[in-house]
Amino acid sequence: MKIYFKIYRYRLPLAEKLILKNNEITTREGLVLNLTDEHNHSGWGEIAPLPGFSHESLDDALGQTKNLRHALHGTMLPENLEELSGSFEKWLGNYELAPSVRCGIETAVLNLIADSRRIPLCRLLSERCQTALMVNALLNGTFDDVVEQSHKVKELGYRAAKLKVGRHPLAEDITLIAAVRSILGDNITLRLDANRAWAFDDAVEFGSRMKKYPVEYIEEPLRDPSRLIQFHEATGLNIALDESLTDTLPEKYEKQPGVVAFILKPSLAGGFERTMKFIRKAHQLRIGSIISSSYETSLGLSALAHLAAGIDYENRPHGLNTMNYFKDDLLTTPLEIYQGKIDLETKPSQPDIKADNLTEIDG
Ligand code: OSB
Ligand code: MG
Repeated sequence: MKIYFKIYRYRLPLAEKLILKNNEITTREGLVLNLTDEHNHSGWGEIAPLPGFSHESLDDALGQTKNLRHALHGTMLPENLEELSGSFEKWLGNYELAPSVRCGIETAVLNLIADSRRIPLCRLLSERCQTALMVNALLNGTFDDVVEQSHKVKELGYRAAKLKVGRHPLAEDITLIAAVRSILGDNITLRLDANRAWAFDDAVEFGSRMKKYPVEYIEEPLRDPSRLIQFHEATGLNIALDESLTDTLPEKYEKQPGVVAFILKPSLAGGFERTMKFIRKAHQLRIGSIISSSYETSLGLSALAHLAAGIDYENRPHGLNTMNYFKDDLLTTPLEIYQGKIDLETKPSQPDIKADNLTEIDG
């Protein structure tokens, strides 16, 4: 099949401001790539570098995407890309694409192949295809906000909630965890994410003060991640790797005691194929794989949900509950969560894109 490129740009208002490391954003900007073939099959992908997390800017991403269009418009798509076992690397490796760009083109290509076969994306990627995908709730904001959200999380039927820690003094974090834990009850697991906020000693003190409040894991407790094993040994807390995976090669990763989950963000990790390497490695080592968003619109999130629905060996909630940050979206019907789950569109169909929110970039 031959492929033809169209590139668009979007800029969407957020419903609330998003704090990303040292950046605060109130609008989300990105690119959308639409690939078609000579039979008018179509596949969409989103390219949205995340301020504070991605190293590439939106302009870098745009430049690379235009170069790709120039190099590949009208050329043949290689075979077997959907196996995610090295064909994308062989095809695109030489372009040295930024992670968000690599992710967006892989997404568009996979959606295009799925469309040409009249199957949903998750079926292209896997024999297995869950129709209802569990996700974790997000707890954010002031003490009172988080308490209120925790009650909602319980009412709405979530199985897991994720709370940011390390942004306030230790004692406040502990009080908050105690409150949240008691509201959630025994059937909802609590995940924590410190985004590397703490020095080792503070992290250990935190760990020892919250022993009586069970958590599933804590993401990235340490400013210095080389001491993660020591942290686990000192506190008994289970660990999830997120930021650490950015500079880790999946083939080189060696099991660390206490690491129970990989938090996988395909837009930051560099696409579906690279994410799949981590998923396979995690599976070998009995580590869980959590697919997590980089605040994509519902367009990008849908593809991530399909990836998650295909690979989920053990059915843990994923980190895809971020659509509510958007006031407007790229899909007429944004992804929805019902009883803590995303209902996946498993009929082969094209996304209902809100064309008004896209500006085409000609070339
Ligand atoms: O800190 O895990 C993070 C999104 C973008 C960048 C960093 C993070 C996140 C999320 C996504 O938290 C939501 C989730 O994982 O549940
Ligand atoms: Mg994280």
